[in-house]
Amino acid sequence: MLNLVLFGPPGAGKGTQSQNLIEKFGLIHLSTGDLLRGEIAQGTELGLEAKKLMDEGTLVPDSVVIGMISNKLDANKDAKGFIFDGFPRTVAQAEALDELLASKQSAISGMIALEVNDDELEQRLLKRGETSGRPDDANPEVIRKRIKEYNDKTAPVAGFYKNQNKFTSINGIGSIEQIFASIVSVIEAY
Ligand code: B4P
Repeated sequence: MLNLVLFGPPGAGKGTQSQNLIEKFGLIHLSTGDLLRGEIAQGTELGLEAKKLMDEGTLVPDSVVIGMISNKLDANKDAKGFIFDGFPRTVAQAEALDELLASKQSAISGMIALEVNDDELEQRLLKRGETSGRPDDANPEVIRKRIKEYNDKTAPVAGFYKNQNKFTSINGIGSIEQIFASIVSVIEAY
């Protein structure tokens, strides 16, 4: 089973690269950002709670996202593998993911981190904000808050996978095709 964590700051290209990877490797795409936006679109209680936090650039509580991922793993028992996009975003989420996979006799194959500097991230997200309708992309202050949340709470997750010898970092600046080729060569070496 191939279980990949695609990692990086907001706007690094995790969602963009996931779309290409699911086609090539036949994996199930689990994006906690997309799952949360789905809850918001359906107007669920969980969605209402998440919307306030997401609109201000703050992470949603661990228990909420861990519960969503657990449900999706249960619903896809026959999957060839998963791409985790935007999850885990805290060390507590990474620990919970290891436990969930172990209970299914599985494990993370590796984490691939996309390295992109803050100026480029801000430009990409503001550009997407012109058309995406995402409130968290439209405002430079919220974008900076998301990058700060990443540095404070999410960056330490890299250390969690480094300790397991499962961490690879690649340059996330360049054409989408070039970056995709770099990711594929890492996966093929697993
Ligand atoms: P996410 O939806 O995960 O969003 P993201 O970090 O903005 O996305 P990504 O890195 O996937 O960027 P993309 O490819 O789209 O999270 C949103 C919010 O949800 C969080 O702030 C948080 O509140 C909440 N949340 C989600 N998961 C959570 C969790 N596990 N725990 C707690 N809270 C959670 O790329 C961005 C833009 O760049 C696109 O417009 C794209 O076209 C462009 N781009 C991509 N690659 C490029 C390239 N090579 N060159 C130029 N542009 C490029």
